[in-house]
Amino acid sequence: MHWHHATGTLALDQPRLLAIVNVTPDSFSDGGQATTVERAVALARRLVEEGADVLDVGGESTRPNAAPVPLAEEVRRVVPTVEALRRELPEVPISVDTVKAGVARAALAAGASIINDVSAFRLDAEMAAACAAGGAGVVLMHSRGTVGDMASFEHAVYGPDLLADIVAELRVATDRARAAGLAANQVVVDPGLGFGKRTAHSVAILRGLDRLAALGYPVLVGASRKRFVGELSGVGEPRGRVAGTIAANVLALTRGARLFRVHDVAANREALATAWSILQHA
Ligand code: HH2
Repeated sequence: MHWHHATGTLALDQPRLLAIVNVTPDSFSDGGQATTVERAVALARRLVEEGADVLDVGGESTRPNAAPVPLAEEVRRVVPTVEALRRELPEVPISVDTVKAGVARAALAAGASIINDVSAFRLDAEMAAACAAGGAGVVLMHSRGTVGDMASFEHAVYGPDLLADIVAELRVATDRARAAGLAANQVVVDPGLGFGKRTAHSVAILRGLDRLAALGYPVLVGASRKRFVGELSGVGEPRGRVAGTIAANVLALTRGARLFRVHDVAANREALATAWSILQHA
């Protein structure tokens, strides 16, 4: 399987890591870490040395009650970082985590390869066309509601078969992507761990992830440092949730996930490479 994006192709013949570069002042576990272009580039350089395959740049936090970010401000945060990363690390594809078509267009024009839309094209009617026009790879993440409440439990109400609901809602998104002209090999799906999901929901998703993989698109998971990992591992401090994150990611790998959005690249790389080698010998 290959993921085609605006600047090339990523082979999914092994687990791949999207490293998180949040250029936000307020993200839940790493806000304020990379608020200047220089700091974002330094962080990205380290993450690439640790084994990142893609850099995922985000300019708007989805933390519940985070301040909404106007388009111009999000462009101001994201675009100079994309330009600098493209210049300094030209081999590494850049993903931009945004729900806004205006940000996606500006980022793709600045050299981004992938648009990671945590609303799976629900919140901006122009997003699918913007991604198609830019030849982007896309991540379609399951969520409900707005940026301000999608990471809360506001919409955490599902029928008796949670995976069936998520797969059905993601199929709407993949159909929208294909109708806009994106090819199947440009699309990746993500169940949206923690987004309108209580811990029991995230657990059920991880256990049944093969049903999402059965949609036929590569699967990405974002477990990194999340609250459900803290609840399952008993670790309150987000930065301390590395081992729990790895447990969730390795489990997801065995159920078909091939892409992993993480803060802690070196540790996840090591664990996923080991697990992958063992799975290859099965
Ligand atoms: N999770 C977050 C943000 N973007 N994108 C995808 N595809 N999948 C995810 O699970 C996902 C995501 C939330 O994490 P983080 O970026 O660390 O925090 P914040 O939203 O506060 O910036």
